[in-house]
Amino acid sequence: MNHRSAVRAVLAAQRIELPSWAFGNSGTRFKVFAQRGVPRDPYEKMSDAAQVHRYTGIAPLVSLHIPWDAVDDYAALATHAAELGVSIGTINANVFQDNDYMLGSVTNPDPAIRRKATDHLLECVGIMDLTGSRDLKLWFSDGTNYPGQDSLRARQDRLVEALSTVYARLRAEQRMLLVYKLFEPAFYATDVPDWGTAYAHTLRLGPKARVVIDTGHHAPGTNIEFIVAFLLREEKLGAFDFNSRFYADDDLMVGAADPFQLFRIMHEIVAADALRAEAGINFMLDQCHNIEPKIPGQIRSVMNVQEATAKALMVDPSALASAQASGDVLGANAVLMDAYNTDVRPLLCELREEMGLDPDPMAAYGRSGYAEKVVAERVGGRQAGWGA
Ligand code: PSV
Ligand code: MN
Repeated sequence: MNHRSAVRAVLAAQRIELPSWAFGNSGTRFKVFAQRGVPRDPYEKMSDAAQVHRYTGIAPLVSLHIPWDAVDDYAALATHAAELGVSIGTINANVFQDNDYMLGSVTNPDPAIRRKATDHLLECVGIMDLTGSRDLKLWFSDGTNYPGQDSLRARQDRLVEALSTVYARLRAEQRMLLVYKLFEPAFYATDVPDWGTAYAHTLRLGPKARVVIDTGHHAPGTNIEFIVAFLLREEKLGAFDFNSRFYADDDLMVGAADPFQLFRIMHEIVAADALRAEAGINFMLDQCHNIEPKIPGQIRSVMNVQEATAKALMVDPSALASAQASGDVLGANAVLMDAYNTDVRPLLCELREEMGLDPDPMAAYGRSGYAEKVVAERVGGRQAGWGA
């Protein structure tokens, strides 16, 4: 197998998980813009996500967010997904939108509110039992806005108690993925603000707990690929929430703001041979298409991850290793830049044809008439959104 076909084989096996909420209306605190044809329920979200898989061939999983995607019959939703050629992936808990959580959810000073939040997390594990999902993803908006508002230490005690309760409930094949985020909605101290805090909690919990790297959740200038390399080495990297940003947690299309950063991240993944399913890294998107059409936005995002991965697979590992070993600074950097500057689009077109797909997913989706069909069909009802 020559290098090109070996690269195509790796890319054909790539799997990217889509966020159901990317297909609903989204926005900022200033405005959530409504778009025509937006899904009105999780079934229609599944149908839209299946379009992304249909044209890219590598996005067969859809994350659910509870209660945004709450349904009476999760088995029926899973059957609907299967009929569309996709399946339900990660279950996201939501303890950031209830009025009771103003001063925190699992870290709230009030034990009754902590209990309520923990019960929701346990309910989400119950949903995983029904959907067959492996991963529970936990992001806590918990934090404070003013110094002295609450005890930073006591809030960690409360967090540990809740996480341990949920961890104990997990089945052997289930995992807990902990998201960290520097700030927002808390503007003084966030209870899980950075990778170190998340890493320490997952170490304390055990092997079924791993860290999620959301590429929009760091201070400007953070070297995210260092965090990737470190957590991979510790076998504590569980997933990515891919998106991109120019300023804060902008949730823009992955690779749109900084394609070189995405390449550097995928280089660490490839160098650690962590694209394999056995490595247990869940490559998810966590984005909001506030002004652009949502299905094409997801197709473009999947293609951006695919392109960054293909470029990372272009790195010549032996040339890199020998340049690094000999202290050839510019030589080593050149090996990486040559790969990054490689136009991988022709190879990806070949790959799609090999997979029986149109070489141009965006154009193929555009020609399908699906966008016009859902605009015509989805009249009335309440469009899905964040419900914030
Ligand atoms: C918070 O910014 C976050 O990244 C969490 O993962 C939420 O689940 C998601 O965004 C909601 O869009
Ligand atoms: Mn985020």
